[in-house]
Amino acid sequence: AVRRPHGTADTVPHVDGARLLRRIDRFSRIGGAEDGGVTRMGFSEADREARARLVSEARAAGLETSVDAGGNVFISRSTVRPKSPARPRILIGSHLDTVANGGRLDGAYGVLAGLEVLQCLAESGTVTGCDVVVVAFANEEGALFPQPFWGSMVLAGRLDALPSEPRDHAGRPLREALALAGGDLSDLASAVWAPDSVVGYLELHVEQGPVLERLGLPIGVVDSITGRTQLTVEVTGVAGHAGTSPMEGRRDPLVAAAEAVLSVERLAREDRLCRVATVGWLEVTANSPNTIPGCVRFSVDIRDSDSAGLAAAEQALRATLADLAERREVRIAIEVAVRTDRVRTDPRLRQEIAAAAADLGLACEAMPSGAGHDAQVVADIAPVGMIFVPSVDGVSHVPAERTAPEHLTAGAEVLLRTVLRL
Ligand code: HGY
Ligand code: MN
Ligand code: MN
Ligand code: MN
Repeated sequence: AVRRPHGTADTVPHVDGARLLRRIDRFSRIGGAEDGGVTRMGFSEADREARARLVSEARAAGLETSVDAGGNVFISRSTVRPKSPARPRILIGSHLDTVANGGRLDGAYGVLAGLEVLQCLAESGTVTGCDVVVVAFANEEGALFPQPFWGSMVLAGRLDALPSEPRDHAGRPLREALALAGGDLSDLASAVWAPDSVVGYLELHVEQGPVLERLGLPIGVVDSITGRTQLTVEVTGVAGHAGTSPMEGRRDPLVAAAEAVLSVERLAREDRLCRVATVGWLEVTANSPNTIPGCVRFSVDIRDSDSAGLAAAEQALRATLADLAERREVRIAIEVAVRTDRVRTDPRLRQEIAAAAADLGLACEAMPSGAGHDAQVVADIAPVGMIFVPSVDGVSHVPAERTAPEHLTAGAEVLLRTVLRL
């Protein structure tokens, strides 16, 4: 038997699983490729299309929508004012943007499940203890504009950590892309939410790893989210002709970068300064077979639960790069894209998620997240809770990313129950 949630309607509403799955399918075609991969990088045309679709589907469901200066999309029932609430408020959501050639679920699942929860509450006329606001955070991945967690950082008021005139790797200004998405770079302060202005933030997400599948569990309750430092490194050397420039005296930035990539791997694999270390993006200029490159840029992504470990890894890498620059006579510039510490989720929200799962007869277990999430940034201003569902074969950020339909529905049901308990 299903227990009645605290102080609400007479009957407990259920999400419409089929509607949720249909929406996930529809959104996967925005920026979707033949192989099932989705490329919907933050503030790209495909991303704008997905945002517009979200707004139109929410409005068709009788819900209100708005966009803040940071480009975050909000959905609420018509009686609710997202920015200046009259009652306690719960924020639920995730992001619609993806990495290049990523999966259909990373991000979109949490947003669409949030919409489903809100639509279900509205349709059933359920009176909730708190106002529920759904958010689609802008540019969580930082795939095109290298400012991951852009939208949640704006909402949480980390404006000092953002560049004043962000640009993508091709030098295009975020200011213009943001305006096209309904935001306003000159007015970010208006998008900041005060600390404790929400009772809690809930994010439902696919696990993106193998743990739940191995344990045979439908639900994970996230207890902590990994710390992470992401850098953009630019190596400048001297370009030249591949056939006429003697090997002696070359200042080849790609060879220097190759050494740098190996030293990034060493940080985690051999020196164990951090849990994982990855170079996932590299850009060679001119990128021509018979030209010595003049400039190489690449990303560094290092993660660990221990901030001291992360700092030590970054320091070690900086020392190695300085040495490399001297030895190979190249110039190396390092920019910080993001630096976030490990964040713990809120014990009470963890408890409520576990209780919601128990209400539904779903087994769950506490687990850490090795992926980053907007929740870790929102944690600056509110208690956060995260619900995971299993990923088939534990893969994500690839076209093969999948979750069983029954797990997708179960996750949304747990999200709804958790909201009703608050
Ligand atoms: O990179 C991450 O962990 C996340 O998917 N943004
Ligand atoms: Mn991701
Ligand atoms: Mn994500
Ligand atoms: Mn020639």
